[in-house]
Amino acid sequence: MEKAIIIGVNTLSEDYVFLDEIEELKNLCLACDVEIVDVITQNLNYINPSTYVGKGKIEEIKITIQSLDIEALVFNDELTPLQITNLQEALEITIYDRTFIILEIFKRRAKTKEAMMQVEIATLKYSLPRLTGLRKGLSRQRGTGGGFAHGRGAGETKLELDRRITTDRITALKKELEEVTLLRKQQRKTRKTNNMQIVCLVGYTNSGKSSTLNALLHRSKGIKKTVFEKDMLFTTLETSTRAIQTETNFHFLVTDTVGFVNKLPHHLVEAFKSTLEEIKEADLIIHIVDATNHNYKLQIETTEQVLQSIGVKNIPTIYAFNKIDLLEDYLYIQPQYEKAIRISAITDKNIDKLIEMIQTELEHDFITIQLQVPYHEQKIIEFLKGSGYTKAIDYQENQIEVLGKIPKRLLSKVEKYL
Ligand SMILES: Nc1nc2c(ncn2[C@@H]2O[C@H](COP(=O)(O)OP(=O)(O)OP(=O)(O)O)[C@@H](O)[C@H]2O)c(=O)[nH]1
Ligand SMILES: [Mg+2]
Repeated sequence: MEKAIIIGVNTLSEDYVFLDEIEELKNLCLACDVEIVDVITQNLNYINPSTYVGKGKIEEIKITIQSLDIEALVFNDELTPLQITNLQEALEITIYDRTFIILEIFKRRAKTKEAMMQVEIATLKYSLPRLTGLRKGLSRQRGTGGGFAHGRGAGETKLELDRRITTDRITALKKELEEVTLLRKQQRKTRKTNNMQIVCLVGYTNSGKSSTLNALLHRSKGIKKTVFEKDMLFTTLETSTRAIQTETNFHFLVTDTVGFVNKLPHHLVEAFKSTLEEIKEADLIIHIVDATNHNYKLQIETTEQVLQSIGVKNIPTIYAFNKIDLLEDYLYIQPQYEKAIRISAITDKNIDKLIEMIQTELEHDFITIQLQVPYHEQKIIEFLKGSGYTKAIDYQENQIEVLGKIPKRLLSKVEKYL
């Protein structure tokens, strides 16, 4: 582990919000083997544009570095290239900022080629204007292993490349990524033409999105390939879509995707646009909230801000307050949202109700129909199963009688059997 201290400037009025932010940064650091041994904070009206903290604070930091034998500093905000260079000169130590730490976690978690490319683009874009400052920091790096600034994987070595090579690499990656994006678009189009309705799970990282998808899968008929869930920040970086079929044959697709965090680097949001694009086309959003986090309201706000920034709007949303098994007084979590539910993905509490809510939402333009289908036209039943769903099928002597539901707009397709 690399020994470091966090430097934070509090420009917010609320102390507890700031302290929670610092606490969160500690956890983010731990996730990439940086151990925080001290925190130095300063209250300022605005962040110092040339050195982040005030001039006097620099001296205090210098003394702490020496007395605690510190290897790196982690700043609670994204530093500008100028700030990095100045701080480097004044303090002669490895400088990280919040963005760098988040990028590093993403880099470590990325498994698919697409996610790896997205993270690399974001990292390169971040480092491009900071090449000099960062490189100076790297050359001062002590020890081996543990610290992530060492040549481990693709991203790190890029920091040593010059600007031209970096920009070339970004261009090449973007082009490659575009092809994957195209494929993804194609898949979405196919789903649309098949009238599959899509539900997207969104929320703060570690709130239980993947666990909720698994809980839904456990209650689904048919194939159940679960997704990976873990008590870790940014477990999921890639999008997974699964089909859910309820007891009553109602079916829909559920998509699990990357979680959000406070001050999510805009280069990351930008790079993950193609992944996040799926949310824009969802028929319904389930916003998973970790009800055990005393900051859940802020986490909801953060998530909604990111959604807004990627252009998600006017999609019906159900707020699912998760992990209530850990709360004795969970009923006090008073969701002031129009559509909200308290669940536990782990103990399965209210997952059945969540499914009912989803169905009610997705079904709002469905109508009940009763069809008499001749035996030689059975394909119409398949159509009904795909585009709507069947509740009862009765094979009679001359025909098949089907009770089911279908979206209003598709009524014309089955009209003659009504
Ligand atoms: N006690 C309890 N733990 C839960 C519940 N739901 C999820 N968890 C735990 O919370 C942790 C995070 O769950 P995930 O489902 O991986 O969370 P996520 O939102 O997908 O997280 P990221 O993919 O990292 O953004 C895991 O350790 C889960 O076991 C719940 O209802 N109760
Ligand atoms: Mg997940």
